[in-house]
Amino acid sequence: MGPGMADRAKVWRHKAGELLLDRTRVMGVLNVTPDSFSDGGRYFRPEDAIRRGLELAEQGADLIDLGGESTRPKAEPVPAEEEWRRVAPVLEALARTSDIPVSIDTRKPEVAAKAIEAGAVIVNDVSGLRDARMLPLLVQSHVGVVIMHMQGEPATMQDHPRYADVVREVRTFLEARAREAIGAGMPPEAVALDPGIGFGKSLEDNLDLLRHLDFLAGLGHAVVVGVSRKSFLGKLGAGEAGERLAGGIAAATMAVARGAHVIRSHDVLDTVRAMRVVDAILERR
Ligand code: HH2
Repeated sequence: MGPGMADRAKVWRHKAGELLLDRTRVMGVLNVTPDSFSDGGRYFRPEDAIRRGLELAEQGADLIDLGGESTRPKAEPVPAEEEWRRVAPVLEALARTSDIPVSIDTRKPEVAAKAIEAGAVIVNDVSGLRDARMLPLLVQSHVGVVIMHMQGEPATMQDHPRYADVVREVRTFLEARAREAIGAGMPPEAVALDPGIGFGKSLEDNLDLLRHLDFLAGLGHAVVVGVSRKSFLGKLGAGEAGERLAGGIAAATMAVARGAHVIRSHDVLDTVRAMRVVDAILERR
């Protein structure tokens, strides 16, 4: 099934407004963690993270994805109190000094609730709403959501990822979760879906998902894709984590050509520049 352009999501609604999807939007990554795979420790001090957040906004990010727990393969879980302690000062400062929408990258309803109170307008849940307390919170607080697909848990997800048909399984999972969210009272335009590149997936699984992303875009929700600096790029010969800009932009370009609306990236300036060109070719200026 291809996404008729009529099915393409046109907006992504969040707590404070909406992002128009008339052109590709860039979600800038801000990890306040000691152990993230590509930038762990770089923005662990609140003042460094705040400065980085403002820099991402200046570089043209449409939103900032703030996270206090690494979900890279083999990462150890972080207790909710610690996760909140990491992100709180950064979120409060960004909310005070900038209008940029902030999504909170968390699997924990406790962290999400505090973050929403402090100004986050979207919850990015890499576990795809696994905790049953997450959905009621999202409904009550009128935020947007990213529902991401992950097979297993970060600690072990890359040990033996296994699918009969990865594209179908990811789509079926996300479609069911989106339906559940809408059934619980979320507006359909507030729901974005993400195939979870690298989250319990082999190299071939990642390539299949990117190749067939139109399967997801055809569901009519905003589609978010994160490829930046990920290890599958390295496996294809795109270099070490700090050297994967070209590979990441190539993958993002293909994702957008196949229907992605939002690209999650660490390299905002270059991604924004690249997406301007992609959008022009796709007549989305
Ligand atoms: N990827 C990462 C984290 N969160 N969220 C969404 N929606 N989609 C993604 O692809 C995604 C995500 C992993 O990247 P990063 O934040 O740099 O690493 P870490 O989890 O080690 O902090």
